[in-house]
Amino acid sequence: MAERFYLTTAISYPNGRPHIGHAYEFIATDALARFKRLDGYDVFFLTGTDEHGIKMLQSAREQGISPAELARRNSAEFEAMAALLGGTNDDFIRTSEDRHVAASQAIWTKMAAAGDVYKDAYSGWYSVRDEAYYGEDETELREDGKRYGPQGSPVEWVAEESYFFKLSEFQDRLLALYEDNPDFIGPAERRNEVMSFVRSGLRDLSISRTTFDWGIPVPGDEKHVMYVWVDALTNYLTATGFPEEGERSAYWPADLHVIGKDIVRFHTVYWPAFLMSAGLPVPRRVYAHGFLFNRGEKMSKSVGNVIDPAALVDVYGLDRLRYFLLREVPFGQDGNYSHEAIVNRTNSELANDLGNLAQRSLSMVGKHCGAKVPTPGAFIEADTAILTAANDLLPKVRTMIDRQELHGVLAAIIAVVSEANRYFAGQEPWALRKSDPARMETVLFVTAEFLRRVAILLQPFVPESAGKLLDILGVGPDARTFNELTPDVRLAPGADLPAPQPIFPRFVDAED
Ligand code: ME8
Repeated sequence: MAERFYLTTAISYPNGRPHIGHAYEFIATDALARFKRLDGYDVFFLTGTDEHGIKMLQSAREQGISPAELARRNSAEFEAMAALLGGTNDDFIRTSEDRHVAASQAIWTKMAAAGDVYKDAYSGWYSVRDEAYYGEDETELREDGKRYGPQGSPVEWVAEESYFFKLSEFQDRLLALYEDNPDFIGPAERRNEVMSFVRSGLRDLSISRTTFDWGIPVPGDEKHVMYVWVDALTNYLTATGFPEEGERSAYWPADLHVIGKDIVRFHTVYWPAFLMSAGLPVPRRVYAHGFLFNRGEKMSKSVGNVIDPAALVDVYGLDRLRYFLLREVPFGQDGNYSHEAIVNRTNSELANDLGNLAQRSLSMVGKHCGAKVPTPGAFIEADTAILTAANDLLPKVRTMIDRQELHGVLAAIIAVVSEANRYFAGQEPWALRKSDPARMETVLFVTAEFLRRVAILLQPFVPESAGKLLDILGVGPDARTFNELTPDVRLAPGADLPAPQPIFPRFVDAED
């Protein structure tokens, strides 16, 4: 039976419409999910919306609607974004769903039964934008007389009765988790930050509120609603059917949570501590990507300057956007995007390197090989070298995928495509047409077979264009997994090919 692989995005706050940061995280996770599926895994890919908390309540008040209505409207936008981005998520969870209320109350009950929950009075600093409690030492008083948290968002003083989680008692178990599982947190700088945060000592965590009711009621004490992060993190369990045993239970523990760098503490400190308390296995890996900036300008719903992902798809097309986002910015680091960067990157690599190679070779196949897969003669060293370079890609990129080095995967593939362009130019098949037509067929066969291998590998990243390239290579829908990349699988000489069509056209500015 296929090995399972469960991966998730963070669930977004639907207090506004989706922005490019959400699209970025979703596209990256979708590419990982597609890669794993093609590589033979039984994948479960989850995304969704995080609908409770004060941030949602405040946004709803500002708009004069109920938080449930705000969540419903914007959650639909997030679901539409997932579809627009070619998302292959297997489920879309909303934390206002009944199944999630049941799961959150079940994990709470388990933590309470373990003796890790107690009632006390809370007073301290809270950031609504981050939905986070901060110690006074993590905040700063600025010249405007207001206090701000470590991520630059304003904090307010909160004092009320609250349930607490005994986080302070999990310090040793958490440090042991990080030490015994060096891959639990990636990239390395995030792991180091978390370890020094936990080493410096943990305070118990306030996990309920009484001053509003937009949340999941605490079992047995309905005056309290759960702190939004207790319920939010539990979404990953909810989708596996928790607390019931069912078909999806076997996906837990999750193999990978893909999140942004601003929410690492919640996923690598609070979440494993909640799970340990509840006696449940912890996820295998949490990977934090960086932030995307519009030419250095931070975008978020709370700050404004939001760029609509749908508009970007409209202008550039989905595959250009997917390719650019995953190729341009090393995953894990912050990065910029701009119109020029998108156009330059996709024109030079997709249109010039890959598109031209496909266009030039396959139009020759169409004209001079009777629109059939060419019949090769004996290979010379250059032929074997370029096919070997393509064969060597899978083991190489597989390792990078397991470290979420998406940019590295695309860099490795495009480097081999450049090599193939040099091969094609060096062999001059257009000159061979008269001087040595048999050799021309060999060069065209090698190039077509090379393109088949590269197109199969590119499917997770540019699904539509890679699919089209496979169509014109005559590769059927059931011959597109990584099983078809073993050295013995090849295009069948003499097989009929459909008419070639351009796969990666250049992007031309409307005003040009
Ligand atoms: O944090 N660039 O929701 P959210 C890259 N509900 N990534 C970005 C980004 C940007 N400019 N802006 C946001 C939440 N993100 C919680 C998560 S999970 C149990 C609960 C990322 O809507 C951000 O880092 O503020 C996070 O991973 C995701 O988008 C959702 O952010």
